[in-house]
Amino acid sequence: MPTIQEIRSIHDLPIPELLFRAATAHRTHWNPNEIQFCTLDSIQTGACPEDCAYCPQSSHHGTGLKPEPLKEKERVLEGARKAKAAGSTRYCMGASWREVRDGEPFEQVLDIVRDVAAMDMEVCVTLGMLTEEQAKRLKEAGCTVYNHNIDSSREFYETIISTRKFDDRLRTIKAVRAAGLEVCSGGIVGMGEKVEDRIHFLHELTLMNPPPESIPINQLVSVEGTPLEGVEPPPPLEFIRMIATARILFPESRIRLSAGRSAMSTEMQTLAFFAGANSLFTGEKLLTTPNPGDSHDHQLLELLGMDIEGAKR
Ligand code: SAM
Ligand code: DTB
Ligand code: SF4
Repeated sequence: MPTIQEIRSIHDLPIPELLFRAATAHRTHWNPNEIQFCTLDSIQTGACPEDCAYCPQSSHHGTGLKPEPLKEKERVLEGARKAKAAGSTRYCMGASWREVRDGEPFEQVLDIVRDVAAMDMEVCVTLGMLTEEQAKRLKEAGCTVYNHNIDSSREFYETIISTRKFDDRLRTIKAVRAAGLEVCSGGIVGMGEKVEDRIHFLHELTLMNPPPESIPINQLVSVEGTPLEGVEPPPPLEFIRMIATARILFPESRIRLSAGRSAMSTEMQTLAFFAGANSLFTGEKLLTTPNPGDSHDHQLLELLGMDIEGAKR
């Protein structure tokens, strides 16, 4: 396991050396010219009891977001069909729940999972905290992956969320792993954290054995009405350093260029791909905020001469 100092020294390498090492690690396990397309669907939106400072869905912030109940299955399946037609191979469904509770809504989610899995797409869900038993039920329903981000360093985490602990996050991730689901866990850059927090965040991920199969690196989408309203994004190369360091530390994991792409230039996204990002979220919307959209992403890959992973030419 690398130490915190070792991670810091990778992160701080001169950019040409850092990018070369990251691109080299990328090539040992992946085709560097392909990107996995994933699509998000917020199947239940807003009115969340947690107080995550970055999140537009928290009921603690006045973001004006209209809460929406659990979506009807047919509407979700329609979204999944559209996503598949646009090249997505993974459908990621999110709910603004603090935790999974046994009962009717969870049964409905299991039913949705079964039908999306039957469409021959990888299914990922993110529903907040859950137990190993509940994770097993998701797996039996055909779910492949569970997303649960650690978001930042332990220290910084506890300044941005008061309604749960960093250890609660780790406990859920353990339950997901024990149930035999793949783990998707990453974080957010640009919440006002120090570089040191970013290093501690990556270090926490290295302590997971095995490490997450996918690691989303989000740039904060600063939303009006949240406590992080108006927080400016860090310099682009700081974000690229995070992608490259994650790629070097986790050569076999998917590194997902996640939220925040609407605020990134084409050149920045290109550099992220070169630094080892090999997955992204497509579609007009993330969960509640805008995303570049399918036609933008098809044009982007066309421009770069790259392919969608798993798409037939
Ligand atoms: N409620 C569940 C939970 O918190 O685990 C699942 C949904 S939650 C919206 C999923 C993840 O989205 C968060 O862990 C966070 O990393 C990311 N996220 C939320 N709001 C964001 C924002 N404004 N900018 C970037 N990422 C954000
Ligand atoms: C992740 O790391 N990013 C996605 C997904 N996992 C669930 C969510 C991003 C949300 C951005 C803010 C919004 O659209 O509400
Ligand atoms: Fe709720 Fe998840 Fe948003 Fe936190 S990140 S407020 S738990 S939806």
